[in-house]
Amino acid sequence: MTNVAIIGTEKSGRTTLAANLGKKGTSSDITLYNNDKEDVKLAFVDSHSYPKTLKSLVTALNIADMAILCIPPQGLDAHTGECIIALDLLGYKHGIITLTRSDSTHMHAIDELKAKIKAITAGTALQDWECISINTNKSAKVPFEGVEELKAKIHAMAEKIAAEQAELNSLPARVFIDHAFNVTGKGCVVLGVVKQGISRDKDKTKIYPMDRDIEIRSIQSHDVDITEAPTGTRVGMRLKNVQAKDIERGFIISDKEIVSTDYTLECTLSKFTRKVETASVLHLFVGLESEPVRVEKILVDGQEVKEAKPGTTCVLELSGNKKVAYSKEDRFLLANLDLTQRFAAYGFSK
Ligand SMILES: Nc1nc2c(ncn2[C@@H]2O[C@H](COP(=O)(O)OP(=O)(O)OP(=O)(O)O)[C@@H](O)[C@H]2O)c(=O)[nH]1
Ligand SMILES: [Mg+2]
Repeated sequence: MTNVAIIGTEKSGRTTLAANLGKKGTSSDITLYNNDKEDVKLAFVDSHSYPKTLKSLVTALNIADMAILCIPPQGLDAHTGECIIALDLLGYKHGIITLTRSDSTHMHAIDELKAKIKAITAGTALQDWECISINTNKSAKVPFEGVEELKAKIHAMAEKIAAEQAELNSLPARVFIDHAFNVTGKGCVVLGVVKQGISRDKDKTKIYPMDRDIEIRSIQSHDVDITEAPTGTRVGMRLKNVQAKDIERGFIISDKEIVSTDYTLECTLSKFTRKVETASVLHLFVGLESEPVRVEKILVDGQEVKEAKPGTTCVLELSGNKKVAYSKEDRFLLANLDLTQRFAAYGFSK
């Protein structure tokens, strides 16, 4: 099963495209659209609250294994740039760029836009992503131009992703929770995605950062009961020994996670940010969690410094207020919400 994030600037055609590719499901600051009609089951995540919130964008990307970046004919605005920077800082492997609303532009302009995209994505994680022109307008001269081609490309990519996911099945199970609620007569239900390993019905495991013993009562995928959920599966789970009101987005079902309020991260700053200074406040993202943190200390080559410059590497010591669960291999993103281009850095726990 492949989860696909649909991202882009305002009015880039994200929601129309998502609605075209799947059936609307859960909605909060992201909306899920499911397609279980074909062999390869797909879930599309519309990051509809972006650009207002970065959380919507980062959540969609961290739920998904593949991204569709929608770029409208108006082209490369600040938010399109910010999305490209987010994908690059995440080292996002799989994705497709769609030039949306092709019926409201012309070939010459599309070619020009493609050339510009090629130039600005050179050297980033997106440099080899295919760029296809589409529309989702049934009254267009060429209605739904490119949509079948896009679906074929998604399926081809989903096969590659399935092979990668299969390799992760031997790892300990980790489920990232994105929604939690109470269902009368059923108790605590969470929605999320199996990020690695195989999660099984009746597993006795834990929920983090609570560090509490729980049991998985039952698992559903696409509304069908299943006994085991391999890596990549979008699941609904009933949990025993925990209440929905105590669960937040980003909680992890797993046997073991690191839990902390403070972090020491080996960071690489984006070239497209300002300097990072001690005592400043950044926004931290890891998995599906996010929270503000204060920069306590900056180390460059082991020496304490007052600031770190764009495009450089450093160690950041950060302090936050709430407990966050993560693992050593999880990639952190840091953002400065006061800037126009908000993403500042990525890093890994030292
Ligand atoms: N002509 C044409 N209009 C489109 C196409 N796709 C979307 N639109 C229109 O463009 C507008 C924006 O599309 P949405 O799908 O809402 O785009 P979005 O990125 O979700 O927009 P926001 O969430 O509001 O930022 C809507 O009025 C759509 O009807 C297309 O392929 N062709
Ligand atoms: Mg929308």
